[in-house]
Amino acid sequence: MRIDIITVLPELLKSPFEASILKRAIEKNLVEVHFHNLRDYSLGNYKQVDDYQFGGGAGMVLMVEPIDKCISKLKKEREYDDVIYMTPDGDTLNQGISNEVSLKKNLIILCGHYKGVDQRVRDLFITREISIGDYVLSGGELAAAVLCDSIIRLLPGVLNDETSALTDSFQDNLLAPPVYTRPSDYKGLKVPEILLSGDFPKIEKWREEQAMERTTKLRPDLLK
Ligand code: 6GU
Repeated sequence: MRIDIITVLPELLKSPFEASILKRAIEKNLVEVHFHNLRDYSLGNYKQVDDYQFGGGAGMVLMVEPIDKCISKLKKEREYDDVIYMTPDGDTLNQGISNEVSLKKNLIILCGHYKGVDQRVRDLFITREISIGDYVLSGGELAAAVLCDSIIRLLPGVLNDETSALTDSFQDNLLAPPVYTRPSDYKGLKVPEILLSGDFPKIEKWREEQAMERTTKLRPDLLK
């Protein structure tokens, strides 16, 4: 997979890719992530990428020309499966969308900023619009990092234990069961006996029951 991220604030976005699982995925060549600073595609001497909105109103709007220049250059180099725009009015991200996007080969992710982008960017280039929830962030960068994390961890070979992603919360629309590690008794709080029994079919059944119980209690909406 290759991801090209277009942003006015690359520095806000880079650090999640420089640690832990994402860093390892990049080092193992399981994914390539490239950052494109929109200012490098600005027109004129002032490196302008945004302007006041027609019709008046507060807030700046990202201009169509620099974004066109950047996306068109990338598209000349390779084919893209999707051009995703991160915006609070997009489809709310969930595990199903992450699973689907993780199967793509080449992606462009455009981060919105200020009041957003000129509508013509959306009309011309964007194939998919994604939000990460019903609240407003200062820009799409942190949302893009969330999206990238959720898809990169699904790529084959990224997680150590390949079955690990399959047992995550949400993969089967259920919350994950509780987990424990040593010690088996901490200040009188004991690990459920069954987990120490070595009876794996029984343990599996217990985990399923716990997942169902947790979901019923905490997220009944997932069961509908
Ligand atoms: Cl994708 N962008 C912004 N600016 N705010 C958000 C969001 C995205 N998703 C939720 N809130």
